[in-house]
Amino acid sequence: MSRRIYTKIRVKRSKLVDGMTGSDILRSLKRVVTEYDADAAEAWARKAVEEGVDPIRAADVLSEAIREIGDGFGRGALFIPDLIGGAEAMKSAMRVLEDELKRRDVRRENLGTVVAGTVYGDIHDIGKTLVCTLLTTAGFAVYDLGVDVSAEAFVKAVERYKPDILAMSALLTTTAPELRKVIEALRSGGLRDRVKVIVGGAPINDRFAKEIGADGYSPTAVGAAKLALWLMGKKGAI
Ligand code: B12
Repeated sequence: MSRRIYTKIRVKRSKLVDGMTGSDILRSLKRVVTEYDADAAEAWARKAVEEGVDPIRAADVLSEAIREIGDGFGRGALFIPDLIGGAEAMKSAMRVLEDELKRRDVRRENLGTVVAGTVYGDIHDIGKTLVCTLLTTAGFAVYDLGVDVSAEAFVKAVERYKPDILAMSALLTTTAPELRKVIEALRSGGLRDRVKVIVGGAPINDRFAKEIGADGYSPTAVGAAKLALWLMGKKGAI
């Protein structure tokens, strides 16, 4: 069943057409992600960059596409290969957009240091990587620890890099409690007061962030960068 849906929506790669508007390009970018076409997604992302489309807007459109796939999975209409196909397409487009964001915006001034990662048991990395890119472009030095990062590894990284901010991502309701575990581990290691902790990911909300003792939460990567700037007492444009 899953294979049937998967192959059915894997349609022919779309052609890039001259004279398209930014909205046409974004529509095509979204469509090819929902068709799991990684090559076309990369090509449309390049086209978007060439035509001067805002890379953050393009990233939002990609997020809409992957969210639709996630919703289909949640309803039982789509399956793991669909999540993987969508994620691969999204990642190949994101690489182009992230390069463009870095090229456009890197600030020379170092506003502070951030350690970031996705919590233990969780391998979702698309949102976390986007957060890292936007923090970099906002002017932070970012140490990205990757995915499936244990509480011990977060604590060690805080000891080693002495960051101003620890940014953690959790995408599963089963891994969200890891965020609390890391904050508690920082507390028992006497490190909690030395670092601001920000959290995010699909199952996280403001209330949960407050409850576990985080310093901030945002539902978006742009919001994460704004939050980090605010925590550092900087206004900064993003
Ligand atoms: C792609 C995807 C996958 C891919 C991940 C590929 C990769 N390299 O990341 C794969 C196929 C591997 C996968 C696996 C699984 N997945 Co999955 N996945 C998704 C999906 C469709 C999209 C996630 C994504 O990339 N979104 C796009 C990015 C840009 O958004 P984001 O991550 O939310 O990040 C944004 C914000 O949250 C925020 N943010 C993120 N991090 C941070 C950090 C900070 C500090 C701040 C401030 C903000 C912030 O900024 C980002 C940009 O705006 C979601 C659906 C969804 N609605 O989230 C399901 C989803 C998260 N997955 C789900 C599930 C169940 C699984 C599996 C358990 C499936 C299985 N049975 O094996 C496994 C778990 C594997 C594991 N141990 O981690 C469920 C979780 C349900 C739940 N309530 O727990 C979801 C919600 C799908 C669903 N509707 O059921 N998945």
